[in-house]
Amino acid sequence: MLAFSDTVRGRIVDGVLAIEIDHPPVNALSIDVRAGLSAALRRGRDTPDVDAMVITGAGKIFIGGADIREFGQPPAEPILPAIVAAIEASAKPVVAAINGAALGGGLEVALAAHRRIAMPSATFAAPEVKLGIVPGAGGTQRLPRLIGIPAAIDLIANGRTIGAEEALKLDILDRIETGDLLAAAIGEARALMGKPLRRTGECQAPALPHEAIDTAEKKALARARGQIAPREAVRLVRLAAERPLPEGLAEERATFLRLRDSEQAAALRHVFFAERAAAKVEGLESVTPRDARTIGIVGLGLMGSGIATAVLDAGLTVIAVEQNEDAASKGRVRIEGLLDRSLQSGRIDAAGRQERLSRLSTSGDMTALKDADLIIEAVFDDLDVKTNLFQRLDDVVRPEAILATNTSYLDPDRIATTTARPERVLGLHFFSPANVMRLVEVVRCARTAPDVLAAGVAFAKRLRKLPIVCGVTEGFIGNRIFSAYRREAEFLLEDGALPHQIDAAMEEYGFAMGPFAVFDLAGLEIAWARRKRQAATRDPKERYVDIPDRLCEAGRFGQKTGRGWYLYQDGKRVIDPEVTAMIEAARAAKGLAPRAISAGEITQRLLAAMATEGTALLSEGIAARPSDIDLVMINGYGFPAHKGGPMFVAERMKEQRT
Ligand code: 3H9
Repeated sequence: MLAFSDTVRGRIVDGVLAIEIDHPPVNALSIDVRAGLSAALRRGRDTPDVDAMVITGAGKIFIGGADIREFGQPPAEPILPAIVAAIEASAKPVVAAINGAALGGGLEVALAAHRRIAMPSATFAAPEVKLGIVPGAGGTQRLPRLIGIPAAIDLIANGRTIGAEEALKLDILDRIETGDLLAAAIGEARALMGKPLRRTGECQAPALPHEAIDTAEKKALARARGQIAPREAVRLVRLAAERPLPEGLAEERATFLRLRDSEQAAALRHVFFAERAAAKVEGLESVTPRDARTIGIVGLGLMGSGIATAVLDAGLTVIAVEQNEDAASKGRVRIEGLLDRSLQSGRIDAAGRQERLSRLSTSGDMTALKDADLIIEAVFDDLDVKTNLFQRLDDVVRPEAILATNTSYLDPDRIATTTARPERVLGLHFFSPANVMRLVEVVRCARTAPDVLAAGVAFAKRLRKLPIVCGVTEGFIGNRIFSAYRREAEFLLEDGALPHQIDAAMEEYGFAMGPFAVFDLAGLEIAWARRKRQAATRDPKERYVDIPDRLCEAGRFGQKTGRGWYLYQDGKRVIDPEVTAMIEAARAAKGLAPRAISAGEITQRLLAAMATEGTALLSEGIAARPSDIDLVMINGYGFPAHKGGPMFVAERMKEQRT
């Protein structure tokens, strides 16, 4: 065994130097790995006992990319582009034996090899844009030379992950090996000896077909809203057809280094590590989650059927219950409809749809839930309805079964305390549409048992969602911050801004929709009902904006009624002078003189309102860390990921001031 560094070793088999990267958890290309790879390549190049080389990874990952933790520091030698260049230039054949994920720099290492073979389970991605950067070791120049410009734009500017089959079709891979990968790679390397080597960088990327290139570009940039990296990625990939390799590589490197130090990259790195931190819940480190394989769902409206679909997508069994057989079969039709949409979009095939439905049973009888491990209620958001339901469930379900409420605003502790076993109750707050939205707030009630909470987290992860654990408060993390955001947006109206000006400022900042467009989409009546409920206990000294009440009183409930903060004509959102007049009248009634409010002030005040509420949630112990709040707002409320979330923004502003 040859040790090239602490994380890279090798052995010579039949004249082939098999180089293995062993750097858990993801074989990231940290300085020690780069040093080891460099040394291994030199050893392979300089000694006559080696005729060819194979590069592979230990464990389930080939190479997880550059070490993201090193991004805050200046690049240290040997840098990855030099290693990649050495692989490609090697006179002796180099084969990449791809044993798992080949991501970012890992894909770039593979692209530089003279042949690529992979296990069927291998995956491939250039996910750099998700970190606010572009590939920095030749990815934007080599991938298009191998697979053409349109396909390279699709992969690099979207950061899309593909499996081995697709990689083979695209020509990223030369072969999929179902047997012994390393032995096969050694065989391939020997077979290449003495033959002309195919060097990716020497291939010609055709600048055609123009239409396909433009379509790929448009598609990628449509999703990129405000993000710099996808735009730069497209520019660089196009260069691959226009400029010689060294020029393209130089431009890529300069862009990579510039973006690596950008504010957007810092924000997206924060999001990456925030997601990993969220998975670690204090107090659950050594807790084994209670089993949750058979999932009961009560209520098959929009939310319940969405949750059921997400559970079926995750390969689990669903027992769905409605008030009677008729409602149950309507629920089944709704779930089938959601699966049909997945079928139409190509996400699943007909067999997959059928297989999912074979794991679904629907019933109008509550006793069908007797075998469920976890029961999620998604019924009407009313305390009496929910407590009554949970009490009935107590008599039906197994004693160790978990009961979860999907309430948005009610107090889950009040629901829990009415049951026989409050320790098995928790909140699982999904976001609509539940089969699409990634966020799930996992609510720890006062008496939730640790293995029940752990089961909630594990279940959400099983659904490939992002669980954020939080404590009990009205609206949990997301809706509480959203209420503060709403409040401040309403203050801005009274102070002088109009809905479309506020929306434009937030959309310019990076939100897909401004707050008033969102209110109209969601409907204004639920917030109105809440305000009416709270009216009796509201502090009269508290600033209260009654414009939304006037809108509701006028029957303007948002998009579904064709009128809300805007007027909806032929599906288009237009400014409504009637609303402007209502706002002006409300200001006049309070004797408020409107003033011109800049877009900068609008974003600054709305961001500050979110951060202030976030700080309150932290001090109350509702949220465990600021980054959890950022993730909630990004994944549930459209906060632009490339800004990092309200808490990250507030922290950066504080740093800049000091
Ligand atoms: C790049 O390559 C740039 C190049 O083009 C240019 C170079 C010049 N670095 O996600 P997990 C940590 S950009 C450092 O829970 P999984 C992670 O923080 C890079 N650390 O595991 C966590 O640590 P902890 C392009 C990393 O099995 C632990 O590993 N690459 C890195 O669910 C486990 O992570 C990417 O963007 C890293 N690259 O998923 C890939 N990756 O335990 C990013 C992970 O302390 N990574 N960690 O919390 C992933 O997508 C997933 O981690 C992966 C494994 C799919 C690999």
